[in-house]
Amino acid sequence: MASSLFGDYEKVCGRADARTIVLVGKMGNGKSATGNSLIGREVFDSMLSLGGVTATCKLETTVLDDGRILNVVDTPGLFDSSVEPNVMAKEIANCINLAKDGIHAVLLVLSLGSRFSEEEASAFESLRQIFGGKIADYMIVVFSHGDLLRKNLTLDRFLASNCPNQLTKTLAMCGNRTAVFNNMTEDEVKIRKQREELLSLVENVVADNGGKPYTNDLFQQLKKDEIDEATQGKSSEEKPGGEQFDRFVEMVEVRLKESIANLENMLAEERAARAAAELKVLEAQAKAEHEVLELKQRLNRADELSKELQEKLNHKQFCAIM
Ligand SMILES: Nc1nc2c(ncn2[C@@H]2O[C@H](COP(=O)(O)OP(=O)(O)O)[C@@H](O)[C@H]2O)c(=O)[nH]1
Ligand SMILES: [Mg+2]
Repeated sequence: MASSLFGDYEKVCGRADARTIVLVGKMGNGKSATGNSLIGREVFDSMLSLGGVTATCKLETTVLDDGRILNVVDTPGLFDSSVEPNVMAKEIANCINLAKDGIHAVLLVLSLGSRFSEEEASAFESLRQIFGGKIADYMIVVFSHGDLLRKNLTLDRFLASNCPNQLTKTLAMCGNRTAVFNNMTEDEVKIRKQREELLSLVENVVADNGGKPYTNDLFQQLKKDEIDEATQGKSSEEKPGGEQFDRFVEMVEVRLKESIANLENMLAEERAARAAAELKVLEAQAKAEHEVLELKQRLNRADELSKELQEKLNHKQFCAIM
């Protein structure tokens, strides 16, 4: 393997039984806190103060009880609409760089304390567009703020009354793989149980994907750049921040802009389809109203005719008697 600035990283990540998971989701949903629960130490800045918010992707590693290595990549709100595309592209590139041997599972962190928004649905769509639809096969939805679930209130029951359509769709796309995390508990048994449950879901994801971590052409490009640099005898310490890495960021930015344009088109198409459907309903309503009116008029006319007829009949009978 090429020499790398992530020498230590390769020592741990190159192992076949090492697992790399990436936390994504809107800022404030509890990614860093969940990352800390998984690592078992306060390694990621959870939002204690504004200055403590994760501004850039960060990799932390731990050795699990059974000796396996767990790599956790925490990200800022990668697809938050408030983030400029160039900043977003840089972070996505950083994230790929940290998980360059592939991602075993992506944890989409949502909060049980806040409603799933349109923005989150769009962010999920952006993620699928950048990484490809296959990424959904690697996704697990983790609900933080598990402390909001009291006795008798299971996640299923909670979702039965708090699951907007968009969330139902997102969960289905993620194979309905869900986990709940209470990042505030100090109960060691609970901490261990929720971690083990999640790691067993990760193992299911790994098995369902034939043991192969997720990568795509972007990951391959990054590896190729690294090999090119090594064969040219350049120090890979130039990256990130080096020219080659900047080019990689540009490539991600192009992909990102394409995905934003696609998303806008999709939304515009959806809006146009909705408007056309509404127009059809209005037209059908107007037609139905018109038909009812016509029917009423015909009925009135028939009523009048029958009255006239009756009157004529009565008149004839009267004349006959006379
Ligand atoms: N009560 C409770 N608060 C949580 C939980 N997880 C995260 N938080 C809080 O939610 C806020 C945002 O968490 P943070 O990890 O910084 O979110 P991030 O921006 O997605 O990384 C912080 O104030 C956390 O302390 C949880 O499970 N329960
Ligand atoms: Mg954070």
